[in-house]
Amino acid sequence: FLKGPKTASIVGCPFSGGQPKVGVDQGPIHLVEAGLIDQLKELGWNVKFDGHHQFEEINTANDPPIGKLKNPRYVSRVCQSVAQAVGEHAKNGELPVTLGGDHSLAMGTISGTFEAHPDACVIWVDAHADINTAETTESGNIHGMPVSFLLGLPGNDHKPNEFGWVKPVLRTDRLVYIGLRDIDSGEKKILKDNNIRAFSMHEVDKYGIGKVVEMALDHVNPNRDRPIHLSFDVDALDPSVAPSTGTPVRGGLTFREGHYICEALWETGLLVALDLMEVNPSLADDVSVQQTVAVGCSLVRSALGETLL
Ligand code: EXY
Ligand code: MN
Ligand code: MN
Ligand code: MN
Repeated sequence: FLKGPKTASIVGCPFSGGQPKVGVDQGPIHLVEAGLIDQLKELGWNVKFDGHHQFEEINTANDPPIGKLKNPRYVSRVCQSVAQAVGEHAKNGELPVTLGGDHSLAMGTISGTFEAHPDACVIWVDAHADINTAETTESGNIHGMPVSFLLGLPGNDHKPNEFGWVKPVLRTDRLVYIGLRDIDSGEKKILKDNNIRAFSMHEVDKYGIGKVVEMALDHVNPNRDRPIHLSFDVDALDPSVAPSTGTPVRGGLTFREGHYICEALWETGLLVALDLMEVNPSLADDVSVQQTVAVGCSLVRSALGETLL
């Protein structure tokens, strides 16, 4: 895949079960309505979009917490079906672009990517590490946990059986974070104990985004020969840039820093899957929503080859 596949498949996931705020399920609908598909076609992509994914409705009354985990059956089943959709597109040689929806979905997208690309690495761009285990989570919100499930971290022995389909496909040295600034104390310990490489906003300030992306790639992809899955949580951006999201944290990436990451990963020619998560159009005024949706579309375009010149 020298310059990446030529077909992008849009996997729209109107799903919010991994966290408590309504509205994030409308994210993919707004992104598509804003014209994302035509924008990608204009970049030369053949775009497959067969409508937003339909998920089996689970009455939350029939889905009581297991341990601390909220909506466990619902999240598990949705993510499993997303894994299947993404896996099929990827095995077809297409580049799946998954639009969330909350970030628990990455349990599905990354599982799907690894079905087609077992030697892939993951670049996780986020204000949060999303690496709580079933033991360390304080909120019980599964969008704060997908990475620990994918790594198969200890502490997930308490992970409900429902999640048995999530295989520990991800190695700690094939994962790198950019943009972190709001990490629970349990998560800090996990990152340290497992030697997981993370570039927080401190490192972005210190080295600049160009150097940070280079160091991140040197860590997970030293020979620049491994397929890359980019999981981009829009809350990695500063709230002044992307205000409509469920867990905004000040001090985030600028508009350009966010786009630079996408551009630089596109330039590697190794990008095989992209997630754009946590756009929540119900959490702000109309102007802020429009701004966030527009930024979301432009991040996707940058990752799929839009250049400034
Ligand atoms: N660490 C907190 C938790 O586990 O609840 C907050 C997680 C927010 C996750 C957002 C999606 O990135
Ligand atoms: Mn599909
Ligand atoms: Mn996240
Ligand atoms: Mn986040």
